[in-house]
Amino acid sequence: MPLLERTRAAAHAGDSEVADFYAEVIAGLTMPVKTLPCKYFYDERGSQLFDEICELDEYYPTRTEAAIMERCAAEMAALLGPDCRLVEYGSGSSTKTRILLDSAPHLAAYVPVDISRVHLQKTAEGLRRRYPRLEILPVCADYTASFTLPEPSGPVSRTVAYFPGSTIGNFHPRQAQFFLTQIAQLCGEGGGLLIGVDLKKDPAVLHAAYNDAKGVTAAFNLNVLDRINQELRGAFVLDDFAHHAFYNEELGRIEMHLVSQKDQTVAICESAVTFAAGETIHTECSYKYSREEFAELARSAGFEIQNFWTDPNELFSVQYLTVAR
Ligand code: AVJ
Repeated sequence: MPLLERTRAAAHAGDSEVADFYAEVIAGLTMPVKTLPCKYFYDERGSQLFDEICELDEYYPTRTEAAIMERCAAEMAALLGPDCRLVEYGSGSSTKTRILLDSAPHLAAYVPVDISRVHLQKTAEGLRRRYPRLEILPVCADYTASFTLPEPSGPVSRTVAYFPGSTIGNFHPRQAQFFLTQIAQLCGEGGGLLIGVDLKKDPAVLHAAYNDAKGVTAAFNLNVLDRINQELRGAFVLDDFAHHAFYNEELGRIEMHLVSQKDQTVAICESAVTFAAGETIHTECSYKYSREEFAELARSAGFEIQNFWTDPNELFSVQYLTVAR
């Protein structure tokens, strides 16, 4: 069966993942400035490459955030208080969560929310083994859409969202504002948000973090083309595209692109996309915030900043926001 029919059939069967992927790829690559949504980086290979990125000398965010969590987890857990329903957005591999959970024995429940059912089941199983007394209520959902919060068996004092990893940096500021507003609504009065936010810093440090010497970030970026080849019968030649990442000072963001190395037309399923030499596909934005900029964003979404933790070099921050009343 041709892919398009197969994807339509799949969509009918309720499994619209391939159909969505195809639609978003074609939509992105037919825009005047070609783009691909960065969420598609994370297939199995992409997630593996991202884990490798997190270990790189140049990539400071992961280890810096983990160090902040290690140092301040007890203080954070005290702010959550007893009978808190902790909702993690995009629970992936729950390394940083464990640091928090180790210090927070009195939660009403831990609610990991993830779009990947496989990831979610694995995370839940691992955590149930490690925290046998903790109620774990996984929700399989796209956390940027609305979803229903599960009710723990016991009383709930407040709902706190946890959004680590500076994933908020992948949202354009107006999307970030909308997304944070949704979180504030979900958590409601008395609720809060514990969030990892990457900070503005020396552009040379940023540049190195997204242009590592081993080329892992380049492989991670290019992998999205390979995914299109595999899942959508694309015909990208990876050698004909180059990784390009730079800090856009004016917009306060790292941009990742894939630059076409020649004039070429690439088939994707029943479609074809034409590239001029030097034309780019914009694959990711990673916004960096000053402390003041993020406080302003949080306020505009109905939050107040309660706590701000950072590392000695002020590379990264973890912040606790409460819903303004
Ligand atoms: C997962 C969004 C935090 O923006 O630094 C790493 C993804 N991209 N290297 C980031 C990423 C290139 C990462 N986040």
